[in-house]
Amino acid sequence: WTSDQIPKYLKKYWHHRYSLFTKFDEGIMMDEEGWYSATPEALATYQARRMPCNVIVDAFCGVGGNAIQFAMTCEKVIAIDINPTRLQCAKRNAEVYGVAHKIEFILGDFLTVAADIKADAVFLSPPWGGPKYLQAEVFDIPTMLPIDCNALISASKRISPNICMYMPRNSNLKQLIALADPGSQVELEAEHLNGRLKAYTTYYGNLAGGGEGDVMDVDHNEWLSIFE
Ligand code: MGP
Ligand code: SAH
Repeated sequence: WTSDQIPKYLKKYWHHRYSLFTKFDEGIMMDEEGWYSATPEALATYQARRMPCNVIVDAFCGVGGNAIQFAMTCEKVIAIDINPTRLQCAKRNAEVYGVAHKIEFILGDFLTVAADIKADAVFLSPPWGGPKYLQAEVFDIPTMLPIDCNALISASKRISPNICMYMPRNSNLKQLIALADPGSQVELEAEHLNGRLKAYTTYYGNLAGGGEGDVMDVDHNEWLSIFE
């Protein structure tokens, strides 16, 4: 990509290209959806440091923003995406960062592929329906997430109870918390970059409590009032 190849609505992402990938100029490959959905490198680095493990699944790897950072903190990454172009970009980008050998790339639908995988943790950065997700005051997960959220959590739990989910900053937070099993804990972390709220990350299973977010007991209803 060069600056004049970028459609107008993606220009702001071009301006932020080095916050998406600090090695952008070393051969990073992108496509349109990659531009607006890649996790900024500083956030992906933080998330990866929070969940070091043996095998991690990046269920929606996109152009590899998270998979690359997980490869730095985990022994092995299983990176899945349904889109062949973006999976190619992810492979190339992992080569740029020198970590492609630590990542197994799988082309497919996570909801199907999940049945055959076992791992220590699962990272979910599903599609949010494009940049228009911010047009709604509140992102209502059951109606606005392009993927069935309950199916997503069940498929993930078959792999591991330790799940991390990267979701819109206007998400209905109660819905994110309600995805946790009753009796368990969940941690909700606001992701800031340059002083601006970018997204919410929720940590389930053993991952809850390992960071700087608010930890809540899911069988304890007091947290509900926090978000009234
Ligand atoms: P953004 O919509 O570009 O908001 O998304 P931003 O940059 O805060 O816009 P501003 O004009 O208000 O400043 C912020 C971040 O959310 C992106 O960098 C991505 O990491 C993530 N993101 C955005 N979308 C549309 C998606 C998506 O569909 N899926 C995933 N997984 N992440 C997304
Ligand atoms: N975290 C990534 C961005 C993920 S964007 C990064 O930092 O680069 C969400 C991705 O989910 C898109 O690339 C899209 O192709 C993929 N996707 C959508 N539906 C999917 C499905 N059912 N299974 C696997 N991947 C899917």
